[in-house]
Amino acid sequence: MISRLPNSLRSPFWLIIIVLFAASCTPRPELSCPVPSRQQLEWQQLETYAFIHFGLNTFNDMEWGYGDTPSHTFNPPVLDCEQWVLTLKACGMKGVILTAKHHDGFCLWPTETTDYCIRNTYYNKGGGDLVKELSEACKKHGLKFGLYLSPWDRHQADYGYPGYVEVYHRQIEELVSHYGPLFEFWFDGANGGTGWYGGADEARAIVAEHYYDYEKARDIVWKYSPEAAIFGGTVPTLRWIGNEKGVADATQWCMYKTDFEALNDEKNLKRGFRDGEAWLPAEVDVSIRPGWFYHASEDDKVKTVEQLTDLYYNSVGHNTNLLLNFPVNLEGKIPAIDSANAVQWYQKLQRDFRDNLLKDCKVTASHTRGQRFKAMNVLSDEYTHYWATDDGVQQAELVFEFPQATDFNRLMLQEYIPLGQNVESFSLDYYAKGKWLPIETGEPLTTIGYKRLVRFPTVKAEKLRIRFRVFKGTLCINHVGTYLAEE
Ligand code: FUL
Repeated sequence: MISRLPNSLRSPFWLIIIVLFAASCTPRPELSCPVPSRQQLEWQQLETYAFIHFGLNTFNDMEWGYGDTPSHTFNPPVLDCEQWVLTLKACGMKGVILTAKHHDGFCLWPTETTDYCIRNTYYNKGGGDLVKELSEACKKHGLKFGLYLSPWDRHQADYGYPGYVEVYHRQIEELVSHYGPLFEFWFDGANGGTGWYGGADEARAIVAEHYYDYEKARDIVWKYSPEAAIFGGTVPTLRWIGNEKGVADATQWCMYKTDFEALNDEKNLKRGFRDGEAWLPAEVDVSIRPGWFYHASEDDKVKTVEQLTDLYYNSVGHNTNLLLNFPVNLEGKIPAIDSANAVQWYQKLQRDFRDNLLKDCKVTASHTRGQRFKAMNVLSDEYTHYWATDDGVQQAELVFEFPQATDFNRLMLQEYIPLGQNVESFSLDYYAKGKWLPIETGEPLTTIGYKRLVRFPTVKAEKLRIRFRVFKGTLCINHVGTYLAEE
């Protein structure tokens, strides 16, 4: 090529410019469809956020109120939304989703759609509005705000008939038009049939897929909060993980099917589909206590730092978001033990992931798609910098050489998901005392996705090798880290 250049461009200066230009022109890999929307990518980058379950159930000591408890039973003496928000911030939560209405039908805002709401309580002499108070506390302290509005309503006389669906849609409109912007809206899927239903006191069956007109509900949400992620219903932008225990499979695809049956299939929800037609990443919802609502009998059953740490590795570490529930107590506060455990848990994670021990390593790759996609990019903090191979490459590896033998017991890997999720299998080896040895992990090294965290007993290594054994499309890795966590 150089021999074909005119003499005027053969000076070293121009040659360097030409080489740099050629490198920057290397095209990025093709998209492997499906890929996340910008909104889905930003949602995945949140990683951890909180649920608050609070309402008449709290005062009834129930999980699923029947819908007939008098509204004045709701009477928290020292309710303080700022205490909730400051606690949640201190445990690293990026946002909070409030149960504006649970299945019992009691509304935490002064809705015009029913008298069964906070207006008819002693709280703030009937002038309270918890949705407003929490949304304002979130704005003040920089947390994102989301809402849960149960479609199933055990109070409403019209439940099961067309009239209720109008009420439900009006409730959504009141919420999104007054308290946004929202980062997520939750259409809960539960329906146990029985309820008070205006005194009818009977069981009512509906076909959820058609009854609630979820397309219309979603459109109302997006009219006011176009950025809101949607949980549940027929048109979600994310998927339930299929259990409430806080467990996502290690093999975890962001892709999924969109039919209503698949969206309720607990077995497949847990891991997704390699060839799913839509980008529907999973959310792991789990409570810090056994129940979603506060029960004094569970004061000694709050998850410990160790249990919360397991939850983190099994959710965020398995390519899903963690939605951790905090029940608010009868006083109107997050109990001290819950907040102490959650804050200590977060501080431990902060310590464990503070130093990426690869930062001074020499990095070599078996394949590289030119300078723009060089192997060193995996150590960059810039999200859009990534290492990629040429198209058609079927296996590739990265080797990190430490300046001196180094102890570590955690690995973090991230695929550059704006171009899709591709990796199906990888392996880890470390080099010590003249030979390569496999790193023994307790779980299969399969998918990566937005984030994969791997735990293993501490190794002392001179080098680390990651072999990407099976992947679809082109390999694009934007972050690798190793850490030495407290055992
Ligand atoms: C479930 C509900 O039935 C629980 O009460 C809780 O709100 C949980 C987050 O979703 O479907």
